[in-house]
Amino acid sequence: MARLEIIKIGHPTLAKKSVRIEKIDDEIRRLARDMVETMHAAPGIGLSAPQVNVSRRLITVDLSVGENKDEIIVLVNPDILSREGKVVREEGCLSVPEIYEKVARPQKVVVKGQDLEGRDRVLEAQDMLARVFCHEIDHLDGKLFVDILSPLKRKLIRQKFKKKDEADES
Ligand code: K1U
Ligand code: ZN
Repeated sequence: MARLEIIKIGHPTLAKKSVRIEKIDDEIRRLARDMVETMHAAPGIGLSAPQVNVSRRLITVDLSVGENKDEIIVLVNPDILSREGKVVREEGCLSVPEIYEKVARPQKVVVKGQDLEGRDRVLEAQDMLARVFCHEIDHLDGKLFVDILSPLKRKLIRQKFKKKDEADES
């Protein structure tokens, strides 16, 4: 297993729509294992392949942050089938470090995808789990949580990271 680098806001891969996975092979299974290790080490409760600079539709989720193996969810080509309700709550993103903002998300979602053996999975998720699924699936569509904030907040956050990148380069 390997820990992968998590890319940050401003990197072009985070703004791209990721490509569907047509064949679940050993390369995809290894990527999933490495993403789980990377998510736990961060630490985080979710991770998407584009955050490790791989433009493929793969996500990992673990609300237990490594405490309970049974809670690890890996989904290939996840899609949201339905959304219900609305909850506003603070959320963060490993690609936008140290920024936490209130975001409205559905209270309940039904998500479909495949597991690493290619079996179809349909999952019902509520509250935090529903939030993390929405956040990770947004990543697959090239969308960060800052993109659903007000235009002013979005601009200020993007400017802050642009300045940081410029300072790191000099
Ligand atoms: O995709 C990511 O950037 C990971 C992100 C997932 C997420 C968090 C909160 C709401 C929606 C989606 C994170 O995991 S940020 C870190 C975090 O929230 C956390 C870390 C350790 C323990 C508990 C939470
Ligand atoms: Zn994120």
